[in-house]
Amino acid sequence: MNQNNALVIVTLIVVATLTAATPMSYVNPVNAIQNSKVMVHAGGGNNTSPLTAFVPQQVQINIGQSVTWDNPSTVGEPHTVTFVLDNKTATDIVSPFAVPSSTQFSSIPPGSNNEPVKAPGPSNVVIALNARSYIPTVIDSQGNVKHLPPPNAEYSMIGSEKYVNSGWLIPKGQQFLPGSSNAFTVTFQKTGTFNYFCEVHPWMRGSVVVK
Ligand SMILES: [Cu+2]
Repeated sequence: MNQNNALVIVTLIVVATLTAATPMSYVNPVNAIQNSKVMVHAGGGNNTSPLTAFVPQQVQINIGQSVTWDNPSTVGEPHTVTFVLDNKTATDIVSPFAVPSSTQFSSIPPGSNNEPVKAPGPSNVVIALNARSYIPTVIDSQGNVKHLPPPNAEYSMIGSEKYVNSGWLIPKGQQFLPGSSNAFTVTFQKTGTFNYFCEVHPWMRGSVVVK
């Protein structure tokens, strides 16, 4: 082996080592202060081992930066990213409504295999899917309710909101319901620690620390 060949081989080994040690796509969200796009996974895993957690559970960003959540799972399991900044806005994925006891319900399409859940009470109580959980929703400091245009809503959070919710995030390719999303992006305009959870799996919790 002559000297030139040896030099080429050594150079290739060094390049290969550096490439393996620092893959171009790797971003550590916790340390991604200089990176404007921070990703968090809502759920994950597969149909033998589904994961109901936010990964990573905590991210730290600078004011004015954005965090995007997605649902990378291959299981058709929905998740939400829900900030309850005023405890009075805590809610659930189901929504009980009182209706006159004379109300007749007919399934759509007629004859299909479904019926409303009815709970006993002074009038009929029908339990429906809660649109403020299912659809991206913001309740501002004045109590005004605004649905963000789905899918994959983006929101700039000033920090005085009572409630900020992603709507249901469903894995890509499994967005079987109209208007359902796979991602949610929030730009944070105030410093502080913003805790959030999943309304479908209330043990799924995460936080965004804004410096
Ligand atoms: Cu969840």
